[in-house]
Amino acid sequence: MTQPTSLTSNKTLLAWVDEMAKLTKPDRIVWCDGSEEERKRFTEEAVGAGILEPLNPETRPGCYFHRSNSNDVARVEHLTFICTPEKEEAGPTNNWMAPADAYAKLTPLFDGSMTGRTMYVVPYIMGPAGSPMSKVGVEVTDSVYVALNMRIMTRMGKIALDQLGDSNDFNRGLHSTLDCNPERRFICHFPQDNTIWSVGSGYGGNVLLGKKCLALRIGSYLGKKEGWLAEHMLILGVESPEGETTYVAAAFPSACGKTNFSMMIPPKRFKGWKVWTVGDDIAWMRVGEDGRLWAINPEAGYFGVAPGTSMESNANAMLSIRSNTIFTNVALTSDKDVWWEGMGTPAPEEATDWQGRPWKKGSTEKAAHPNSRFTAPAQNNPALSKYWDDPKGVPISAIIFGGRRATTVPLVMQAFNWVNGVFFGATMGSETTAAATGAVGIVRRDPFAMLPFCGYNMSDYFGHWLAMQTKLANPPKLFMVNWFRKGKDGSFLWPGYGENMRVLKWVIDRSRLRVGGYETPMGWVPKAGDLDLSELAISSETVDEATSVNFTEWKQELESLDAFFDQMGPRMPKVLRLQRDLMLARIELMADPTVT
Ligand code: OXD
Ligand code: MN
Repeated sequence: MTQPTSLTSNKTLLAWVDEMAKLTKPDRIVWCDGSEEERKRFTEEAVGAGILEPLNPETRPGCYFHRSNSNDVARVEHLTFICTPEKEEAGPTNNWMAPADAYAKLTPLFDGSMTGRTMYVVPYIMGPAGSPMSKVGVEVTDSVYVALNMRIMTRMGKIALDQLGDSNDFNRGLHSTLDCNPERRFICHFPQDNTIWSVGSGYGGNVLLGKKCLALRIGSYLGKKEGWLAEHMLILGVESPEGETTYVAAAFPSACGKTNFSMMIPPKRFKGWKVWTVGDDIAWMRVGEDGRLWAINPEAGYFGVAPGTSMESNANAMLSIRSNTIFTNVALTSDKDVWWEGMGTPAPEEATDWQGRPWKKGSTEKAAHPNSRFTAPAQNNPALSKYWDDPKGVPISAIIFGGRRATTVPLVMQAFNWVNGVFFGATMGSETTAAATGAVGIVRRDPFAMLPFCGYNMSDYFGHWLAMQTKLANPPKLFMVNWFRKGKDGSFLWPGYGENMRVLKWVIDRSRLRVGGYETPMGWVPKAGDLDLSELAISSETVDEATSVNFTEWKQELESLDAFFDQMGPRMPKVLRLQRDLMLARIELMADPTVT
């Protein structure tokens, strides 16, 4: 089959697309140029096929609604594989298949999978055009929904082919939706081949291959090989009234409020302060010539969770989704607007739920799927940093690791040093509330919020983080936060959202060596008066509880890490175990200073 395109003469790319077309046998091939004319054409095609539904042009100009197959609404970790020659390379936390086995298993699924359909060739850049930190990918897909979403989430089209030129250095992504049968659904990553094969799903996290698959799983592998970091982190800049801006990256597990934090509006008390969003989900970070860590956001849009997003929780996200946004699996109102639980507006009397069924206010069923999403262009964000597209990136002064812990972990703590900070990242986690079995408070570790996204052996990933220290003449300061600690009555101790600015201010001042702290065996915490609490509507006792370090709880926490470290296998860096032992010994020393 010939490749009818004037967009590229890259022989490797043309040959690869040809090979994919021979396998999938589409009726036609469309090379995406990323133009406005193309967006209109694809949109009309998708509307005609019932894949997209236009929303009210008065209230949601340029916005569309998509309903996915109801069995295909989230990432599928049990069907996601890292396909390396050796099982040990994928490590203890990933599903593994040998590359030859994975290709052999998926080839028959792709064979003829695009017959009667169009193959869209989607060239894209992860990262700003022209940045030495960016990477080019090409995704061939039979989904116009994917092509339209990739257009929002990445720099897509001719711009990517121009950046690629004649190089063979591009990620090869193959996606086919098939019939969305979970029995025939696989998301396979081949790090050594810089290749991703995704089949049987239409859900964003499984099929927008630039995002989790390239920017995190393959990206983390490339980062280890090439000496940089691909992280599940937001990036924000905090500007003071005097005009000083400090950049911070932060890792939180999925659905722990990264998008909200990255778009935060400081409370009234912080008049004149501004938070600028660089990215809300992924950070690629390299050592600059100045020995600092510089970060880019590889994405160009937000694929955010809709439920819970309101003017109160995230006004900038609500403003970002007013136009040119694709909504997936939310509820539809009769005037062709969208609605979801926690939107902050009264529930409509009647709506169509995410499965297309009539829904009535007061129904016990959710109108929107809990993982319903918006795909919105970054340029829509009123708080978008002016450096979000800067090929150099932004210099990172602090990195925050955040879990979701009801107990033990204080509101904020600063690591004494790099190893201490890597320990924070490696051991972060969330507590489950498995009320049915009574197993409340089981901690599920999610190292660096990368458990589902690290494309190689997690112990080697810890080692890579540790080794980065030697390259950083001016390393960022490392912190741990916990917005989710609960009091004895089970209610949250800290109000969160915009009030997190108070914690962010301490983080920034610590990074710039200009505020106090108190030394605990695990790290520095703010001492009384260090956190700005003026005009905060909670008592100082509650704040004390949120920031406290309880040695009994910490002893238990540290002892429980043995099992986790054992799970990480023989390549687990010794220094992290020693870090744990040191913390335990320090706790004993504090309890009984005669212990030495
Ligand atoms: C996401 C996730 O969609 O982390 O960002 O699952
Ligand atoms: Mn994420």
